[in-house]
Amino acid sequence: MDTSEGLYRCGTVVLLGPPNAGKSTLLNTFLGQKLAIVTPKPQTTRNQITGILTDDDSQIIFLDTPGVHRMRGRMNRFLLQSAWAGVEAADCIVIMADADLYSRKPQLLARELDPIVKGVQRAHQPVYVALNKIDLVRDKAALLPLMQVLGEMWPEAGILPISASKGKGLDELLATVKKHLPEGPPMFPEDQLSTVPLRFMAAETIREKLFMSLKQELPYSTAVEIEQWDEDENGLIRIGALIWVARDNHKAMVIGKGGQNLKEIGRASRLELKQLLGGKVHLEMWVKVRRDWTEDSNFLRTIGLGE
Ligand SMILES: Nc1nc2c(ncn2[C@@H]2O[C@H](COP(=O)(O)OP(=O)(O)OP(=O)(O)O)[C@@H](O)[C@H]2O)c(=O)[nH]1
Ligand SMILES: [Mg+2]
Repeated sequence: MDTSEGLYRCGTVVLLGPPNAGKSTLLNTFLGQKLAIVTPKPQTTRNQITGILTDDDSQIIFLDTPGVHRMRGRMNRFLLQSAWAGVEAADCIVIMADADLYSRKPQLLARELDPIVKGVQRAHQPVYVALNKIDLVRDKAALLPLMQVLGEMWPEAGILPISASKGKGLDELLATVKKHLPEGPPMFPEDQLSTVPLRFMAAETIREKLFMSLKQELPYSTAVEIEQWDEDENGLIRIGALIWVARDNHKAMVIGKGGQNLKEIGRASRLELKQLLGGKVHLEMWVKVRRDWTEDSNFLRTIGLGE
């Protein structure tokens, strides 16, 4: 703690933005650990995920949120609610935007960011735009028109070019957001990295492998629920997980020919769960059909996607 000035800051920074912008990647890079799952597919994150970054002069509680999009349906409504609830809880707002995507397809910029600009317009907190993935933008001059358009859309927002995966521009981003945190003591012990329960992280790990193994729109209508979690006297953790799909034919797609796909999901999940839980893991998975579950409020609630 910085006792020389007696000034310690503690507060919440929300990471908001369209799907696939790199919000979860940024959270993981800041924390030096994988707290949130990351995939190249949109709508990977479904819940608010905290990452607590503690150093000598501040404790920043980052809030990773589901991507803001225009899709309809019950589950989407919950995802959006959970993204906007993050804004209410924050002292500072960081909007993530994919600089590579928008430099190639400038017409998408306004379309994807408009709902977010409108959403934060009345927010009282300071807003920054983190133009992410600059490592993919070969001609850095291509960033200038983007910054110009953003500056017009959002005159009051500061713009910071970053690369979440390569760690570029992150010191500047940290220093900038820190200035906006209220003075106060840390809210969490310094060795606590998140408030997310291990069980949830285990389910997410499996969901990530599942997402990666599926094509097209299918990931969106799959979910993972941990049904069993026991630890025996030798420290072996037995996990039973249900993979939910929304249609009968999806079940066969998840399982794959001769069970190959599910086997591969299990192999990759086990490997990572061992690291996450620091011990031996026995993982069993079942694939179950619940027709159109993404529209079923009761079911959404039971798997943690509803209030
Ligand atoms: N090259 C490059 N890729 C990145 C960077 N940041 C994120 N990515 C990639 O972008 C994809 C999406 O990243 P996520 O962190 O899952 O994005 P998100 O904003 O959390 O997405 P949702 O949870 O779906 O809203 C992944 O394939 C990441 O590896 C970056 O700085 N550079
Ligand atoms: Mg995410």
